[in-house]
Amino acid sequence: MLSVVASAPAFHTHHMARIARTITPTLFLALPFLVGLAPYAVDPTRTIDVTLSRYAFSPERIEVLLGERVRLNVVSADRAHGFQIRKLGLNARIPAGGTTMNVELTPTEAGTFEITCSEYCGIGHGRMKAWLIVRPDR
Ligand SMILES: [Cu+2]
Repeated sequence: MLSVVASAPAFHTHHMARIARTITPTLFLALPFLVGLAPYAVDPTRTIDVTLSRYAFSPERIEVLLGERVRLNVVSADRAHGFQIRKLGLNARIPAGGTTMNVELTPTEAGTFEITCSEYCGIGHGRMKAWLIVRPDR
């Protein structure tokens, strides 16, 4: 399952605001504790921030588990790039200007999948590489 959407930069803020509205009246004093806990309690998706720049991905190794829901928050630090995992049929354009793109996937096959840049970004474009490592064990 794959999807790519531009995220509102304040996604987590809005998310937390929604949670806060639900629990605030009775649990206001416990809020600092709940703020830390809530994202895991209500959203089992593993979220990983990925930054693209000339000419690298950071991190270069993205390790996830087979079957887990993963959301990659992918952003460019300079010009437009592409985030492509050819073996998974995934390709997202990552625009210049710092817009975070949410790339969501649930790996159904263990293995190592090459990530490349799919948008020509300069002399070092061809050496832009990273790896999605899908581990079968928990
Ligand atoms: Cu490129």
